[in-house]
Amino acid sequence: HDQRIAWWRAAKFGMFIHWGVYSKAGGEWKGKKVEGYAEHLMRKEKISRAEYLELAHSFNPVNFNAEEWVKNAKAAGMKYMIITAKHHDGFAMYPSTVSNFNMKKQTPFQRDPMAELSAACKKYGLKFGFYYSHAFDWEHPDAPGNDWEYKNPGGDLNLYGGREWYDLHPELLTKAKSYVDEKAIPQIQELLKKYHPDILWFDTPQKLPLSENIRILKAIRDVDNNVVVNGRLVRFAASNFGDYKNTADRPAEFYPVTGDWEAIPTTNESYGYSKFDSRHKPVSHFVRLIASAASRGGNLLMNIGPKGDGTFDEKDVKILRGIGAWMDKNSES
Ligand code: JFZ
Repeated sequence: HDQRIAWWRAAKFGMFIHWGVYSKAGGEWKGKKVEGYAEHLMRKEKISRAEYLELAHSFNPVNFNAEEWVKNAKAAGMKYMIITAKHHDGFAMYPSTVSNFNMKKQTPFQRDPMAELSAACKKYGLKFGFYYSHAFDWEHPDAPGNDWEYKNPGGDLNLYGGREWYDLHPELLTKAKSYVDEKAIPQIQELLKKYHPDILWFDTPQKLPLSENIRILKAIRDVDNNVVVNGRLVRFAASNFGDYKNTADRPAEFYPVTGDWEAIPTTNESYGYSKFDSRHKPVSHFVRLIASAASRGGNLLMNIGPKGDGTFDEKDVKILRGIGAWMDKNSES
């Protein structure tokens, strides 16, 4: 553990990127503003798999430039990059052989942005890895979370008793298990074998039973003993199954005092791009977070939400430049 996490401890500051089909909608659906996290579009608007695919068919980020993204991160002093290979919508942002709900099969954009980013990170000396939504998967008929089209547990409607559905309804476990076996584990292993990421970042573990999360961790270690795994793979942060702890989402004010930890503030209030959200914090806010995280032995993984055309939001670029200027000024001596 100490050996595989050494680079991460030294890195201190990284870029988190939420980018997917939802970025194309940018927080708007059928002329209406979508409240909350823009990347939750499919769930918020109860969009069917078929209709979501129509949006995917129009997702064509022709201005995507991996080297530019990585250069922006590097200039801000970031040492690692983590991007959504698959968020809760279940859409793979790379050519997956496991599921055809993916970038190559469903969009006119015939490139592999994950491969391009991985290569660019290598070129500029950044560590690279993936966010993978192992629990929530709204397109898969057996996965937790989609209660509008499939009536699966784990979503908003609390059809099966909310968080504890797997204790109250053990009969539903068979479904969750088949999703984990058919999609989550094969895609995670595919990502490991195809891209050799330095880190895997998981989320919302409470949507799966502990036993499934541990099965996923075993499947990861079967393939790769060196990849760093974040704390949100497994429910109960205190159990420490991952390599480090994550704090709650946006406020980075409450830090764990011991061990390895990471906070994940986003520049505005949404993780995925929303054209309506201009609640971006000033550069000074992030400078304070970077300094305070570093002084308390933690990492800061700052999130940005690129647009559907493949470019960064100008407001994010300004923040990145401002942080870079502060970094330059304070590393002169
Ligand atoms: C999750 C996702 O649902 C969200 O879209 C985004 O990816 C974010 C990074 O993670 O949302 C969460 C997860 C955990 C908490 C809050 C929102 N939490 O622990 O407070």
